Amino acid sequence: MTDIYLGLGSNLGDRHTVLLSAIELLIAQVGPLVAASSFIETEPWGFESEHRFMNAVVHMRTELSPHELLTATQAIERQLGRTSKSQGGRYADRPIDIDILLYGDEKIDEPDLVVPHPLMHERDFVMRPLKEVLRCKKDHTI
Ligand code: PH2
Ligand code: MG
Ligand code: MG
Repeated sequence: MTDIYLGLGSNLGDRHTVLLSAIELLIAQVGPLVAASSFIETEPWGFESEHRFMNAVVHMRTELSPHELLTATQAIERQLGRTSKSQGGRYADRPIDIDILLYGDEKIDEPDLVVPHPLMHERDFVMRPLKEVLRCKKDHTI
């Protein structure tokens, strides 16, 4: 089992319910949940939108390989109504986005998958909830 950290974001629809549904589907299709952060409301970062985000980070364990995990997260995005990734290379509103932040301590640099997520340190909406679940991990392992 590998420890993984996933970033979840939603800025369309019933964002809270979509995040909860994403976590349920992740548990069913990826592996057990170790910890989930609070859900935080954030301003759109890197693009203009009138729709604010709900963001969270989950710590899970999985037997899936990094690419199997990517396929699973993309399938869950589609199950929750995501149709297009971006419009003309720009960020777009979406019911759900699931990003692989960390996969164990692996470094992956492939055209379709870069881990650790290259922009995570610049994004408060990732780092705040990530620090919350990392703190949970420390408490549990001590
Ligand atoms: N995701 C993006 C771009 N901008 N802004 C916020 N607040 N939350 C996100 O999840 C987010 C974003 C690209 O995936
Ligand atoms: Mg993203
Ligand atoms: Mg994404």
